[in-house]
Amino acid sequence: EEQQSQSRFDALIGDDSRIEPRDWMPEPYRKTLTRQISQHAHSEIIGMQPEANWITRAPSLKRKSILMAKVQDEAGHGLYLYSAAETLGTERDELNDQLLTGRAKYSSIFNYTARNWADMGAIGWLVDGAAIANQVPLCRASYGPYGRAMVRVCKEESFHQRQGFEILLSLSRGTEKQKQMAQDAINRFYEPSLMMFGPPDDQSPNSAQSMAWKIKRFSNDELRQRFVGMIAEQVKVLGLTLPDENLHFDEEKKQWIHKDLNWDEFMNVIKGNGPANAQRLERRREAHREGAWVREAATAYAAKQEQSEVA
Ligand code: FAQ
Repeated sequence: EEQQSQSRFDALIGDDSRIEPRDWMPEPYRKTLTRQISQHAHSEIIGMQPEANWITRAPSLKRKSILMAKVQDEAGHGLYLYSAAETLGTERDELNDQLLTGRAKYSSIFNYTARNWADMGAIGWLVDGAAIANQVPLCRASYGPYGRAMVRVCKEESFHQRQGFEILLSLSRGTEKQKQMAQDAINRFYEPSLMMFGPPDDQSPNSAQSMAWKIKRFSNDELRQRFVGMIAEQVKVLGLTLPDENLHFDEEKKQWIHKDLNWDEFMNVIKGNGPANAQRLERRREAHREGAWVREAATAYAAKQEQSEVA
């Protein structure tokens, strides 16, 4: 019977059909999806912090309301990603515990600090830009609930990227000092945003299997290439530069040649030793403690409802 289930699964993947929660799936498929989707959810939730920090200091009412909406969108993305992960059989409490105890990863990028308003522009343009480049192909991921969640997430991310670009554009057309702030923010976020795509293909242990299962549709390096090509053009519109003097498209190799990224720094950040890892996790634990009363009230309410149904 197991063999029959396996061949049905293989046929669905082969046909580019979707695997749904009730379908049989190999345990390693379930495990890697739970890993990727929950890490993605954690990234959205931790990713709220660098920007939330600037809501009170946004330079105008309009900027403030836009930034608030963006941060709320991220909370929403985290919630539907946790729901998608739960359909694979791991409870939300367990996933959350993995994050709070430092056992789960989340995107390296959110361990860098947002120092000033221009960083809100660079995060929107580069970080959300990289997120879109990575997530558009995930809309076709073989696991139904993940692919469907990505469709809505991507729509919202493109609005986020536009707002970031527009912040940088305003700064680049402002005073000399504002222009410098925008350039400095790009200089600091360029390499970390390229690292969001994960390690180079020959050092990416999960890629081959995830591509065979059609969870990932492109490799880490392929998506990094696509992204760098996109921003190389967009930065010209900003009248600013990328901190990568020899960045160019090699016509023969048909690829962008960008600077070597510091993979030691990347490994160090994902091990928990980046500039803001400790601060991010501490803040998340604190928010979880402060939210205890909400969870207790919801549980008490659910118990009451159940009792009144019995009566
Ligand atoms: N950071 O074998 P691979 C956002 C880990 S966007 C930390 O290549 P895989 C929106 C990887 O987990 C950010 N860890 O792994 C937003 C694995 O470790 P493990 C979130 C990383 O899974 C914007 C190990 O290295 N987006 O939140 C990173 O095939 C603004 C080996 O790597 C997603 O999560 C990294 N950058 O490929 C929110 C997208 N890269 O698990 C707020 C979905 C790799 O074996 C503000 N995820 N690792 O212990 C993916 O597409 C994939 O998981 C990759 C990694 C491409 C990230």
